[in-house]
Formats: sequence, C-alpha cells, structure tokens
Amino acid sequence: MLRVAGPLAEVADASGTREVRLAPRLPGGPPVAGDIVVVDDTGTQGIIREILPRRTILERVGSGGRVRAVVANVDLLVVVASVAEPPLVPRLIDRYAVAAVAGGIDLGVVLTKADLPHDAQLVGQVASLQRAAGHPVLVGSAHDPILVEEVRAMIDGRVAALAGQSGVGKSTLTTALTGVARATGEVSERLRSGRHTTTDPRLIPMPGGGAVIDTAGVRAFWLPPMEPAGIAAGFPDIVRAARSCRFPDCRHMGDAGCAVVAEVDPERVASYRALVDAAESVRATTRE
Ligand SMILES: Nc1nc2c(ncn2[C@@H]2O[C@H](COP(=O)(O)OP(=O)(O)OP(=O)(O)O)[C@@H](O)[C@H]2O)c(=O)[nH]1
Ligand SMILES: [Mg+2]
Ligand SMILES: [Zn+2]
Repeated sequence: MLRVAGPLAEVADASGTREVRLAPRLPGGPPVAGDIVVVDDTGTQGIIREILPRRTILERVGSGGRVRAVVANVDLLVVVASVAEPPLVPRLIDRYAVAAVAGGIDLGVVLTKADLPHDAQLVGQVASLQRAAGHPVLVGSAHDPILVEEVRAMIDGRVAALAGQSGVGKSTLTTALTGVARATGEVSERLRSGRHTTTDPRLIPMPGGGAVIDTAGVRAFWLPPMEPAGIAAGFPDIVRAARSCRFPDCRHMGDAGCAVVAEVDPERVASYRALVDAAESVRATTRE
C-alpha cells in the first residue's frame, strides 16, 4: 500500500496503482504506507479487507497518548537531521534508533545542511558516536548529488522510510532519489505557521530498485512504553558492553558491577538513562 488518506488508500500491484476504500472496522487498521493488504475487487471500487502481518513496524506515540504505526515493512529507517536550521537534536536520533530496533528495522543517519554554517565539532561528535554504535552516517547537503547518491547506496535497493523533524530535507532527498516531485517548504515560513510541508506519508519506488517513504516531519518523537532492556537494545554499544556487567539483569542505572558506565561514552549512557526515566514516569502516571 502506498498511502492512506482518510477512508481512501492508494495501492499498487503488478497492473499499476489505483484508489481503493478501507473496509469499516478493518482489523488492525488503519493501514499505513508499506502495508501489504488484501483488496476485494468484487464491487465498483476495490475495498481493503485485510492487512497482512507486518514484517517490520515503526511505532510512535501520537496525540492522545495512543501508540500508532507510522510505516510498515520497511527494511531501513533513515533518520534525517539538519546540522543548521532546524538545529541538531542528537537524542532524537537515539529515540528513532530504539523505535527502529524494536520494530525490526535497520537504522541509517543522514545529516543535512552541512553547506550552511554549523557547529562542526558537535556534528563530528554525533557522527562518531552513531558510527561507534554501528549505524552508517552520511553528512552533506540534500541539494548535492553526491549526498543523494550516498543515500541511494545506503538504501541499497531496499525499502527505506525517511523520518525526522520538519524542515530537515526529507522531501528534498525523496525528490532527488525518486524523480517524483515532493512539496518542499521554507523553514522560516513553516516555523511561523507551525505547519509541516509533508502531511501524507507516501511510498515512492526508486528508478533502479528500492523505494522510499517520505514521512511527515515531527516536532517530537515519543516512544511506545518499553522496558529498560528494550530501550537498551536500541543502543548496540550498550548491548555490547553489557555482556561484561556483573548481573545479567543489570539496568545500567547505577547498578553494582555495571560495565556500561566504564566502557560506553557518557553521552550515550545519559541518553539511554533519560529514556528509561521517561518510560518510568509514564508508567508511574498511568498507575496513579
Ligand atoms: N541549504 C540547504 N537547504 C536544504 C537542505 N536540505 C533541505 N533544504 C531546504 O530546507 C527546506 C525544507 O526542506 P524539505 O525537504 O521540505 O524538508 P522536510 O524534511 O520534507 O520537511 P517536512 O515535510 O515539513 O517534514 C527547503 O527549503 C529545502 O530546500 C540542505 O542540505 N541544505
Ligand atoms: Mg517533507
Ligand atoms: Zn550494566
């Protein structure tokens, strides 16, 4: 499935793309971009009757505190972050990493707007911490064909979702990768109006193989409720060091004999702990 807009969806199969309707009270619905669906074609307009089990899923907490799917069945989550305007929020990348691992998705990081004035030291630090965690990192300008070809190589014929804050260049990259024009917007205009340029996540095939889903920019990305072990799984460097912790159920929150504190960069440990604390305060509020 390519995209959903209210009761309608756009689907693709061997014969092309077409518009269909969602069945009312579709189990597991509504479907999201990347879903594989069963369409009933007996009426005048096709109806989505079933969403097939998802191989991977990216979930976030949406308005009203409900957990909702963003995209399904993607192989790679490309977190796009700007080094200039909007400013880089390093821990947002970590939150996406946790969500990606939880949903069975690989992670890549693309830092855009390096053609604009920026804090090169901070960017270097963020890139080296993410690389040490095992994620590929690219830095450049979304307007530069060199970065676009590097992103294409990172995707490597797979299905990738581009995610990140509003105005970081997701649609600019998507247009360059696919040749399909996506609306892009000026950051200043967007900040004034508070609106995001992209509102309809859409799966677009790339010439030569693979596909990208350009998702709507987020102001914040909140994780579904998760145990400390699930959060730690999003930090491969912490998982590696944790093999040397004295206790197998170590939470790396100041536990005795914890190897993580000794071996992993303090910023990574602090980012992990902030997520564990946030998950715990959510649990405490729901218990009240
Ligand atoms: N200088 C520079 N400008 C860029 C770069 N990437 C994107 N832009 C510009 O930043 C603005 C926002 O880019 P978009 O591609 O619309 O951003 P987006 O991530 O799709 O934003 P949303 O759809 O709101 O989530 C546009 O004016 C782009 O031309 C870059 O690497 N360098
Ligand atoms: Mg966009
Ligand atoms: Zn530990």
